[in-house]
Amino acid sequence: MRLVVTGGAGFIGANFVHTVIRDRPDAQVTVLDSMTYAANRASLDGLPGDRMELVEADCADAAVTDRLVAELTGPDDAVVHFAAESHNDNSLATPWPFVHSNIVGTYTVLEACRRHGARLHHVSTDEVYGDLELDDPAKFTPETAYSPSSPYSATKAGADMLVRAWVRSFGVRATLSNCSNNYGPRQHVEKFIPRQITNILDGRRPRLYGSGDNVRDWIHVDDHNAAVLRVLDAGRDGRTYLIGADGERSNLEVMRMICDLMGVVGTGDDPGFDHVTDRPGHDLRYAIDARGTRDELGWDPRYTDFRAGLEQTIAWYRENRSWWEPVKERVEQRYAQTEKVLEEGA
Ligand code: NAD
Ligand code: TDX
Repeated sequence: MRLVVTGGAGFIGANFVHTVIRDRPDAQVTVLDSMTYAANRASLDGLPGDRMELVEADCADAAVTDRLVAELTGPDDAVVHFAAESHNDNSLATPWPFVHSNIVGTYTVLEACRRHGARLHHVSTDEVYGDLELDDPAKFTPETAYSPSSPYSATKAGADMLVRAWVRSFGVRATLSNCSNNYGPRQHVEKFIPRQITNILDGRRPRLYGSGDNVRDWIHVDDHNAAVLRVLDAGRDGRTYLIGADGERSNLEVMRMICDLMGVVGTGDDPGFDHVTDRPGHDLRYAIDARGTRDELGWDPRYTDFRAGLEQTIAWYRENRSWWEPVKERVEQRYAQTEKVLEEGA
């Protein structure tokens, strides 16, 4: 089994590569990653050099992508396409890299797969469906209409549409998956959970956007990747698989849990964290109905205890300071600038 894993030096992609190398002794992996600010070479540490190769290039570079996809000639070979600009806050400040990587990058991967008859699994997000009311009884299903809110989710939605069109118009052998919010080791410190954990480890105050009522549907990254592997093994071409673990929690609840697990105690009116100006256009709630995927593929999440998963994640950041410390200050400086602009506009 030969896999080209785009974005394999990012959070979910790198965890995927570790899982594949551990669980599939026959697998050879080529990581195609342009090593943006979100990538971390150390995320691939410890992987055997004779089974994992890192090619540092843009997946929108047609020559490189074409050359790597041409090598996928075996019946189980595939491209697993994780590469994307992934952070909503950045997409509000600078949308162009999102159009480039998420749309042009996906187009380039699709064209290479079309030329060489290669199989593709495209990794996407629940954010393409927009958001739900807090009391909406219906969760997202593969039939939910697309209604993205941010430049990030709009470009992911565009990429999904390209994949569907290439399946229908050109017969490209592709599957799609739309997953909810991931957490776990190796996630960039710009994201909600690692930002709060590393703020506390660094002696900074945690930052909650707005009231904290917004709800996210959390899934451990290893559960997401186990589902992606099941799609590679048994997924049907042209199908969309929703991946989620019934992990809905408000941001306030998650913040309180992190503070509790890390010994941050509020006093009087001070809860121990700061409420800051809300994200513009902030999606209220995401929730995935993954019953179709579970029934068809026989996949079930294993991290069913969120508090235990969070504890494991906190331990990872505590034990791997050298992984995140070099980028922490720059990320917080950027957030401080954004907060200032938002406060001035409020
Ligand atoms: P990430 O930002 O941590 O990693 C993305 C990786 O892609 C980085 O290593 C980056 O260098 C690389 N990359 C970006 N543009 C590239 C390009 N043009 N060519 C080659 N490499 C490029 O993101 P993540 O959280 O690991 O997300 C991975 C995928 O999963 C994305 O497609 C994202 O939309 C999707 N997803 C993420 C979540 C989540 O909660 N993080 C949930 C559902 C779906
Ligand atoms: O400091 C923060 N404080 C805060 O309250 C940050 C960084 C975020 N938040 C809130 C915003 C969101 O409601 O926490 C929630 C989660 O924020 P992010 O980690 O930025 O994730 P989100 O915007 O929900 O998108 C994530 O899940 C879906 C990933 O970044 C996407 O790539 C994925 O598609």
